[in-house]
Amino acid sequence: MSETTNGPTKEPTNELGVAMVGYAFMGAAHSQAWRTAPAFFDLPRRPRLAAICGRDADAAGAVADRFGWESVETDWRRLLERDDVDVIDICTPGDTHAEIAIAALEAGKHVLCEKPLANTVEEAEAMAEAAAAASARGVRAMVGFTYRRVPAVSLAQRIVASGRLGTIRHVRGQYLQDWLVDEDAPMSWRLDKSKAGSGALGDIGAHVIDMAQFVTGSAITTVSGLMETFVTSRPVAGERATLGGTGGSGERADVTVDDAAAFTARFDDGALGVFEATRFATGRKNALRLEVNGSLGSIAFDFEDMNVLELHDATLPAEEAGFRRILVTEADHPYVAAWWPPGHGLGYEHGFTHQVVDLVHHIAEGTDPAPSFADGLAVQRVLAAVEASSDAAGTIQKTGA
Ligand code: SOE
Repeated sequence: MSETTNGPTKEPTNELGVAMVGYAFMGAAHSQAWRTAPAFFDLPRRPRLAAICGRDADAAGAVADRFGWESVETDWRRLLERDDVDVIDICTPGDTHAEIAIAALEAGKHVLCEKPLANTVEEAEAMAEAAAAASARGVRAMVGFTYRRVPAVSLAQRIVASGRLGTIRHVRGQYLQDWLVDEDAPMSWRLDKSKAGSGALGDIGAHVIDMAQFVTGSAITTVSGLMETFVTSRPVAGERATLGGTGGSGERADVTVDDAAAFTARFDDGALGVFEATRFATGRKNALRLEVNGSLGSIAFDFEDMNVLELHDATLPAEEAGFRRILVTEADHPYVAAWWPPGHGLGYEHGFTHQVVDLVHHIAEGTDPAPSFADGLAVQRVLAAVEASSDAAGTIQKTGA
């Protein structure tokens, strides 16, 4: 059923027509989520993979064949005209998020947009405004901070919200990868500011900022940080220079984003934060870590051991003190009941499936999903404040929270 500003345009069906813009790494993660969600979860509407959109029709067609997308479009604007499309799933680089999301919302299409929400605060503000207006018309918008939906992270949020940790004093967040340590790793859109908006800070720092604000329920109000670009030029993709510079054409392009960011933060509840985001943490592959220290205890999470949450209960007798490993695979844990028996564990892709499950429920129930575009804007403000601080040699910057 397609909603337009004038309401349903055809007899309502249980199907939810989905169109995805983009088809690379995130396209694959989202495709598996749309296919898998109805198989493991009882959904009020059944997603139908109506269309995949990409400028390269052959490449998009190959992904359509692999994942079962029914049709291929090469212009995303066509998707907004189709009555069989109810949801636009944006899996493109950040420089296209605002234009596509705002047009889709105004056309009455629900929107799921990859993170970070946008490349600038101004774009994110316009998107959040469009989402608020669309919500009044029953059109929903969600931003893709999928790590909130890792069961151990959802459990961490529940534990903090219950008051079990007492007054929160410290939030310690890291997102450590090492895929750019090789100085001859080729150029990509993620290293081009005009496409990505920023480097490690926006790509992976956005995740740890959202996770910290989600788990603690508090907002970052001021930051002081530094950013660095360690390798300032790289071989043009496909022209990888061999050691010593021979082989390939040797053509190189400038890296115009940060390779790493480090910043301190103050939260609105008075807690202090220390954060890192880097693609140069040699040996760390996808180490998204969060530790929260409170007056009554602590939690600690590391995505590289993603089915475990560590909990320290400071109210226990001293001889029992220490971090306890909770294996977050019980049916009572968030999302787990739909999957496997205790101990069988989940993976990276499950957060994407849980994201789809929650979005479909919100669309059917007529409620706004989280993280909202307003949540995405809040992260964008922190990203911008860290950049401003780094540009000003680490001076303290307000985020606007
Ligand atoms: C970066 O390498 C990246 O692919 C991010 O863009 C994703 O958001 C994250 O889930 C995994 O790492």
